[in-house]
Amino acid sequence: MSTFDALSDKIGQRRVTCGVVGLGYVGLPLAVEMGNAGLRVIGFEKSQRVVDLVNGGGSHIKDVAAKDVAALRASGKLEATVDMSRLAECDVISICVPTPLGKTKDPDMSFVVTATESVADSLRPGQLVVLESTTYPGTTREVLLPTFEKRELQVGEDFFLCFSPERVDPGNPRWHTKNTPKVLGGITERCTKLGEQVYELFIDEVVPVSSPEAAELTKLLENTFRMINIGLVNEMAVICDKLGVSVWEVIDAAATKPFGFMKFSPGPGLGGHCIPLDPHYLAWKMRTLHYKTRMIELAGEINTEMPAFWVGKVADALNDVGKPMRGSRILVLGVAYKKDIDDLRESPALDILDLLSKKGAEALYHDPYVPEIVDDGHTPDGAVGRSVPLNDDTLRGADAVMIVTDHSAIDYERVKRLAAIVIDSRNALSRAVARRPEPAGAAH
Ligand code: SAJ
Repeated sequence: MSTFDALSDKIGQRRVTCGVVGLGYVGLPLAVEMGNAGLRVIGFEKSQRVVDLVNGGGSHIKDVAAKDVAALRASGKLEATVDMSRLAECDVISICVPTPLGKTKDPDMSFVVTATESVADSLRPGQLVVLESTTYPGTTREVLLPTFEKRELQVGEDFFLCFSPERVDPGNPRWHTKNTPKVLGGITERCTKLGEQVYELFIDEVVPVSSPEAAELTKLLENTFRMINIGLVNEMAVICDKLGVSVWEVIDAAATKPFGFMKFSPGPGLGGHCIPLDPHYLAWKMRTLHYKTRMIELAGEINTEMPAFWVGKVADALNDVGKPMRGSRILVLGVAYKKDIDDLRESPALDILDLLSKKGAEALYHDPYVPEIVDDGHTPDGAVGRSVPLNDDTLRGADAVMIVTDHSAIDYERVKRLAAIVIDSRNALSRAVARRPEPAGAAH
């Protein structure tokens, strides 16, 4: 019996042991779905704290209930370890480690390379490896494959290798790991077949594509599409502001078109762990092929300029009442990168707080999800600080209030009532008081 047939049989009998490298917002939900499908799962983590938490039946990921982890621990389906040598026990290995950008917006592949080397150290015939981390097209074939082939094993015969992009949207109430269609492409057809066969055990719909590059590019298209369209509506916000028209009214009106239009909302800039980063993986790869991805670069410029645009609106509003920015107290409402979460990664609010401070304003913030902004080595100096309580005094005491992240928990009618000036980058006021929207950034 061939290695392919043996592994396929093992998958069919659900006797495979799955390894998940990286138990973050992608890996832990994946491990839980594998366990819920009756597969034995070993989670590999470099953090002993996370290993201990999971082995104690707990979860550090909001979308994963501790009770689900505890149940899998009780049934013996799930365990976590820092011992990477135990990868040898696994028939299927999913790599779910971060792919951040370096300071110069170049891909930081260090986590993927480290994980790949650990997998290679234990690579044996009969293993299927699936990279899930968002990365530039070619990573699976150019980085993982050569590392594995050094073990004198033949891909598609002895071991199998695929790419399957993660599509986890933290906090999404409807789309989860199990019910979100999963694209998957293997180095060879047999790789794809095995990847499809095992992922179908715990994912409702698997979408096979012809190569890892097609799968890598699928993910980048998804998020580049989003980033560029956000850049478009952000430029529309600047255009409407110069024309004295409400961009919110225009977008809402355009959104009545039942076909051929997709609504995006302008904002203070682009935050998060995916959208601001993923397109730069594609741009970087194409630069190595001497091609400039102009749409990505341009949208990136527009999105990056939005913090300065909105700070300029504050300066204009203060100027209208004869107040300089310097010495004015500005209260920023909401600093997380999007509403109703506590994640600060790449949040434009950090740039806004820093810009306000650099202009000499006393920049304060209130965010019910973010009690403190600490200096993590990437934090702009002016953003470091603690969330101030949102009470009548803080609202009345501010020379201007900026709505940067429109958390649902904030009473925007109260903000409108008590604040002298409100610069609303999210149109939260209009939605709160159901008034006709005014020009973007208009002082209220
Ligand atoms: N944003 C806007 N206007 C919009 C939409 C978003 O300014 O119309 C801003 C947000 O405020 C945030 C940033 O863009 O700062 C990213 O927002 P996001 O809604 O895209 O949220 P993310 O970063 O959590 O993106 C994730 C992505 N999921 C994966 O990569 C697996 C993305 O592909 C999803 O489309 C997105 O969630 C989603 O749909 O919620």
